[in-house]
Amino acid sequence: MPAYNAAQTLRSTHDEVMAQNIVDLVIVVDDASDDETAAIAAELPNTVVHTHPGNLGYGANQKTCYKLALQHDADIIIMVHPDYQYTPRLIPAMASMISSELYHCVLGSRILGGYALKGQMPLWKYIPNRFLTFVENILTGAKLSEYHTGYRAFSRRLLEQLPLEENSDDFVFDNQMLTQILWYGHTIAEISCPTSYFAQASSINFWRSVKYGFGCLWTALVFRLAKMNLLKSKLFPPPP
Ligand SMILES: Nc1nc2c(ncn2[C@@H]2O[C@H](COP(=O)(O)OP(=O)(O)O)[C@@H](O)[C@H]2O)c(=O)[nH]1
Ligand SMILES: [Mg+2]
Repeated sequence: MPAYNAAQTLRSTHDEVMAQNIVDLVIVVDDASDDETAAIAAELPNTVVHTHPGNLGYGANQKTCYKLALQHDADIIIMVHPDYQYTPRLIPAMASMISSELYHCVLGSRILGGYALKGQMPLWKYIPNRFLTFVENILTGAKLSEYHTGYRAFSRRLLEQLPLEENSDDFVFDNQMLTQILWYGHTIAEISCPTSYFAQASSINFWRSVKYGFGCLWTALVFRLAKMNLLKSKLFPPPP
């Protein structure tokens, strides 16, 4: 759980995660929150807490999460936002899709099943989500329903393979990671996931979203140019 100002929702998310009886260890990385996130995390059972010395960003937060997960011998790693926006009840399903060895990555999609709109995702997020997904599918050649979910499962082997340290420390990290997975030739699986939008579940503001959107387009373009051998990028090194 990459956490930032998640004090009001961290415990509910954590309770529901543990109620699935399948998760061995929860890793909470607190990105120097202004609220009680770190203190609440420290009280949670089966949890490793790491606090960043300053606000390093959402991508930097995930880098720390995955490093810690590998250090703690995780075989299947599930990233979920601790803002209680995605139901942890899908963890067993997502984990079993990884353990089947059919997929190295599974996304909980808010678009499949129409949950984004049913869950009150604002139109100013929904329309760009659909547009970015459309353009990214063309540039990457994948057929995903969305690239922007905060609910993702990975295999250990995948996390060991990806050059995550080359990625941004900001929100576009999420997008760079998915395109890297495609770059290495993996198929990304998706399942439909209910989502709900309420005050604590959504803090990213309009201008940061705009920056993220352009970052996504740039990432997909670099992916395509690298595929065409027109550009070299540290994000997309030659597959071993
Ligand atoms: N680590 C870190 N996470 C952040 C920061 N700002 C926002 N987030 C997290 O980014 C995630 C996505 O933001 P959110 O506002 O929930 O977006 P939305 O749910 O897609 O509308 C949430 O889990 C936030 O806690 C930050 O500065 N650092
Ligand atoms: Mg959210």
